[in-house]
Amino acid sequence: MLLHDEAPVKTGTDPAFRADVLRGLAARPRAVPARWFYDTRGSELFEEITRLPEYYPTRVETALLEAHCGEVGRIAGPGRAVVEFGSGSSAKTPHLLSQVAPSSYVPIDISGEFLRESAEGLAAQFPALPVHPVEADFMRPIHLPEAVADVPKLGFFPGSTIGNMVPRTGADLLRAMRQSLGEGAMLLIGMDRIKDVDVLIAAYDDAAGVTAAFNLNLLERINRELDGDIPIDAFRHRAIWNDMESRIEMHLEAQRDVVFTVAGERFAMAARETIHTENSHKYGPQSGRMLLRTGGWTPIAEWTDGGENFAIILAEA
Ligand code: AVJ
Repeated sequence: MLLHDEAPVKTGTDPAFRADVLRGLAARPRAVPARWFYDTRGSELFEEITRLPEYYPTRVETALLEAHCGEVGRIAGPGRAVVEFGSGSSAKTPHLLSQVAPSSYVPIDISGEFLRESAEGLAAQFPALPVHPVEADFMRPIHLPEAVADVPKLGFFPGSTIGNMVPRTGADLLRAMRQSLGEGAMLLIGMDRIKDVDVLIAAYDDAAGVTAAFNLNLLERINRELDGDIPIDAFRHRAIWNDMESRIEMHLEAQRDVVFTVAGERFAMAARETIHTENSHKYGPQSGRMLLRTGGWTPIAEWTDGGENFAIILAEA
């Protein structure tokens, strides 16, 4: 029951969203960057995805962190500042913080709301731990707070978020992280593994249709924030394995010829044409370590589950 009117508010349109969507819809193949999935609804749907029976990455990675962060702490040593890239709700962070004896925690996220939430949650659980949130896009070079300038860092990049980037961009990001984390830094990163295609497809095309709703929500966001009239029922969620690129791709496929307008610009799509909305690259043991080396890091330890579904890798600068 609503206590006051909650008329749908037209949120201030991010000029970068507008530019990416207009450019992406006009491009061939059509593609919109995956980062635009995460409006409020998209973030909720993603949380729901992490609880799906088919979506193993979150469960497997969490179990790996629970089981092996003690060893990470022994290798890295106490007193490091833990710097998390794209901290989101910081759901996995306690498993690391409770086992590595950190001197402080630096969550980096583009959403100030997420940062406040996670800082509050962690303050309750780790009352003595200094938290220095940084509201920033981690894809750009980061200036860490002065308070951690002279402390060795332990970067934390879980969730296989690196997989959303093509390897070139991933390597560039790893290099930038090494630069921001500085001398003597270490990095703990999660990577999803190459595996049975049916298992991969099911993880990105679940029976309950949550991933489909997550993908289609991008069109709702475009309609709402960019004054669009895309007929959402004309599109279908598709998840495919691109073996040549070693990645799951998500697309929105037009089911019939459609014509629509976004931000005053007109677009026409033929039946079966798609908008490419996400890449999720998967790595084998060799290619994962090679990516780290290309990005300037030396892998020193790696843990995986019995089924080799997911890996966490510790690397040093
Ligand atoms: C956790 C952001 C990397 O690629 O698995 C989940 C996002 N997309 N289902 C992933 C996602 C569709 C996810 N990341």
